[in-house]
Amino acid sequence: MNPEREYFMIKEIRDTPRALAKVLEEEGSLRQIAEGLFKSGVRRLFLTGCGSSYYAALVATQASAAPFLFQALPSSEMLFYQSGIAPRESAVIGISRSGRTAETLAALREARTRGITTVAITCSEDSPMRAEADTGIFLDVGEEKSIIMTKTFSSLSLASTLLCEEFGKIQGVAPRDRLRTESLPEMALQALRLEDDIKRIAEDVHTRDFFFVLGQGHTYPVALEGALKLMETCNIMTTALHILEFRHGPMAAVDDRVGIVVIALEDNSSKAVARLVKEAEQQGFRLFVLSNIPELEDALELPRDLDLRLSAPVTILPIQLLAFYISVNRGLNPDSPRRLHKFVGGF
Ligand code: F1P
Repeated sequence: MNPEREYFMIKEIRDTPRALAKVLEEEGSLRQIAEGLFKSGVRRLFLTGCGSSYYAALVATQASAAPFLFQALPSSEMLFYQSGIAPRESAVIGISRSGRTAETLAALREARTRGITTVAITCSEDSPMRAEADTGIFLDVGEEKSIIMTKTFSSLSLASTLLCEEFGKIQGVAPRDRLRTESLPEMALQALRLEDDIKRIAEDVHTRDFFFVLGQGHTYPVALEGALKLMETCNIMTTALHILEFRHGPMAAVDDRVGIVVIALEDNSSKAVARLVKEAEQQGFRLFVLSNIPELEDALELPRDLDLRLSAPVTILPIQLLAFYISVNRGLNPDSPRRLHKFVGGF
């Protein structure tokens, strides 16, 4: 093990602010895609992907908070259970770093055969998904050399959120206040400044056998993605839960081999979350809390004036860093986890 070696994963995490700025340059193109869909009669978007790309879809639908307009589904669910999706008035948005994942390609092909418009959002310029979809966008954020998705997860989340936002605006359902996109790369830089603290925490917790990652509302898809990072890079069994669900059974499973990560943003759940964290601490649980809720004064501090709808590409950064440093502390290679490949083909 050599923790000082520069792995691709850590470089790619640190490259996120630049990647987000690149995606923001595509706002106009995403608006055009949304307008084109609406003009052709589309009224509902189904967002689909696998693994981290599915969680990017969830980030976008959670941010948009309009379940009648947007739904996120894993590509396998989309493929095998899409018969209820109405052709012509629906579009299927395929999200994929590689544009080559078997289920996502198959779901888009099946949708097209049924007369449903398809859109590809990908980080690969020459992918079959982009060539086969009716329309789409290539996010030129630089090749990700690690098998693990980090800056591409954030980029795909942001692009999908912007697409939903534009589509929602056309339909008159987007919230009135505009997204505060201009401060996003700076917010990501702020979150990255937690790296040294997280490195120390990782040294402390790297021998844990199991993790809970708790999030809710805008941080729930982030909890799912964070749990995936810990499983992929650290080989640690991890489960993501809605924060208050932790009280309804799972806390019985906690002992000193278990690590608990909480990601909580200031919103209308803040008081309930702060109470849960304090109660858990009184029970003797040691929590790793990432938050900008003022009552949680011991938390690793997330940026204060974070736009909730754009928060996922920022709040995921400390968990990606945690997964990276736990992985190297366990003597693993985070760039190349056992059994994993950049994408999964055939089934
Ligand atoms: C999706 C994905 C990754 C996962 C693994 C296999 O790929 O499931 O999220 O980490 O490496 O592929 P893609 O469709 O976004 O290229």
